Amino acid sequence: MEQQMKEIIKRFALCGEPVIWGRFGSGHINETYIVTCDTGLSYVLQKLSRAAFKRPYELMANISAVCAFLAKHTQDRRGCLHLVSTLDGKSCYTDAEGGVWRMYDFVTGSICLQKVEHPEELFKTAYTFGRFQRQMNDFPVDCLYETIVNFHNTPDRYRLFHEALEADPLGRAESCREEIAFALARETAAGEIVTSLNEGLIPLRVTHNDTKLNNIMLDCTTREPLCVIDLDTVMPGSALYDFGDIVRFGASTAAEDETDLSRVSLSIGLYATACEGFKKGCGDMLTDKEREMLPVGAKLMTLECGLRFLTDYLLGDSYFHISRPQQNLDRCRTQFRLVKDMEDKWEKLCELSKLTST
Ligand code: GN1
Ligand code: MG
Repeated sequence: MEQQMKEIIKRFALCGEPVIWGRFGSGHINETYIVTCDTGLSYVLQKLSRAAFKRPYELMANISAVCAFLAKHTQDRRGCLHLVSTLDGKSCYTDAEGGVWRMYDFVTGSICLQKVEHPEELFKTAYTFGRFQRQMNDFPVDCLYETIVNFHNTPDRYRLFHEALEADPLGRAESCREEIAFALARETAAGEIVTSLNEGLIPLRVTHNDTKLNNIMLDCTTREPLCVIDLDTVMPGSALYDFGDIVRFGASTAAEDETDLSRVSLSIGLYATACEGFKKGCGDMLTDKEREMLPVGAKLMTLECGLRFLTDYLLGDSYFHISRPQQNLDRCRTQFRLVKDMEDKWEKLCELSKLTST
């Protein structure tokens, strides 16, 4: 393994000799490593998940284009990701087994957060994702491949859920009847964003689609946001997807896989903070309809994520990495608890979405 890793690392145009490397980060999809060279410079090496990304070269074409675009519009080198090319000038390396690897410069002096420690951090995170969307407003949507087809198409996620439920290959459905019923009870309302996009009520934009708190790098001393990371799912989408996922992860009072559900709720204060930060980052780009639908984004992204965890649990945890049995079921339960809490606080969420300043 060590020798194999060394072989892979040496395919990239590094500054110096790699001296130390190891697993890094907390993503659920790709394999991520940090590599440090004798020059003191560090790099982030990732093996793309083939379960998630069926067309890795299209994905890398997207990322190369997005990184180049952002670099042109960013003064600070730490303001966007920089790919490290392979020795033969490509954006990724394919190993003998067909595994696809890519590398970025490590953003110097940066950290990412797993949980909001101060509301100000959520404000800045939401602002930075909003700003990302504003920056990408001038990027030609047609130039992007759809790296995961129907990624945030919630009705299509239901279709896959029904398939999994019917197949129930491990006989797990019996142990999650309550969660299945919760999901089914909300199916008819799950198409609101997709329908609004199709009917032209809200615009199609270039969106990030995975706006977890830990997909923003902050300066480790000042805690100021530096850049957006995890560009694998930058695709045409809705602003509501990005806002919704910020709330799903950042405005929850507990971790995504918390097992004590009494600790899971939606913080109204953090919801308001996310709204303000996101709207400020987007500037005057959001339409009235998008603003009105922000709570729908929060609810549907959380419902969809819970449904995806449940589907993966039924299918034997082949998509989201787990570190303990039932982790995907636990993740599903926290998401559904959050959905329920959003439903209970719905009027307040609608009021806040309209009231907060821009
Ligand atoms: C995955 O890669 P990571 O862990 O940041 C997933 C997101 C989910 C998230 C749930 C490509 O994100 O869609 O919201 O887990 N990414 C992909 O934590 O499926
Ligand atoms: Mg991700």
